Amino acid sequence: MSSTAATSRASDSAERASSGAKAMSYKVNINGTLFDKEDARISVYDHGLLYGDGVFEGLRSYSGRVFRLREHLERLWDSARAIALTIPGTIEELEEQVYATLRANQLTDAYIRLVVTRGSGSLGLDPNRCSNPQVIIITDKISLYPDEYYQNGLAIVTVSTIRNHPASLSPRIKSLNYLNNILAKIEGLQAGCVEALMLNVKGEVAECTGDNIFLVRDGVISTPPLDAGILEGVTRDAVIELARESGREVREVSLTKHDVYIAHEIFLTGTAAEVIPVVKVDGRPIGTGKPGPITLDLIKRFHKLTRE
Ligand code: PXG
Repeated sequence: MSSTAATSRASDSAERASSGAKAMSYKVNINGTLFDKEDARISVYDHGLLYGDGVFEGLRSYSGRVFRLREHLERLWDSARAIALTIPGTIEELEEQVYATLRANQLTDAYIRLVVTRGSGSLGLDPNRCSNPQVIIITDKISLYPDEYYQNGLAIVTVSTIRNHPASLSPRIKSLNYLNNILAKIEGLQAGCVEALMLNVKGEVAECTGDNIFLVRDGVISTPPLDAGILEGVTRDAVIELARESGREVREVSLTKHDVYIAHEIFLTGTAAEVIPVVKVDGRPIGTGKPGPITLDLIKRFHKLTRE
């Protein structure tokens, strides 16, 4: 067993031990059937495992309501269509299954992972030899970033791993092939940072490994456009709406590292992080070196949107 597996087993059993009589082994939904976590299995011949051939979504629920479920499901369906994968059933059915899984696990504030694999087939790339896509719904406790990140802001670095060229593997597809982001994450972690900034092949700012990026200068908010080669984040869309509703100008424009270094404020958006300030990039303080007022205002507005 690898040390990571050992650590995760140890923490699993610690979790069970600490939760006493009600051992929290959440049920996992596979193709509409609920399995105990330990018994939730798919084939080693599944092309999701063999080739990363599949798509996924990461969602969150707040007080029992899944945030922008429709938007996430539409993106899942778009990702699937982009790789010529037909998801069995309808968006409405999957919507119902997500809620059924949350209810079965008595979870209200949860992290939800949807995975659709190509299904098991023969060894060899041909997706036509796979017949049974697996639709998996994992719901679990959400592990939040430490409060300290929101109070003091993050330090991030620009990494040398270039975001996938859109003509090669479009970053708009949330595919099971996340090695591009993982390589960038490894570089970031080696530099002591939990998030890392990726540029596109043109040297423009793209996004972070699991978050979109926004810059603020002279009160105007800017974020890279979709054609910079980024995921159209659900949180990104929500924050653009919130900022515009509050009367702020939001521009989707191509940005460079120069724009990053001279920004007055920077923040990231993502399902897990929500809205999180960045105060240092590549060792350089951004603005005052503290979370800025527009970032703090958007954190408050996003909090209100998700919790009220
Ligand atoms: N860019 C990339 C590359 C992402 O993977 C985002 C931006 C933000 O998108 P949303 O829709 O979440 O605002 C993502 C999202 C995980 C995890 O478990 C990753 C994401 C979302 C949720 C969970 O690592 N990435």
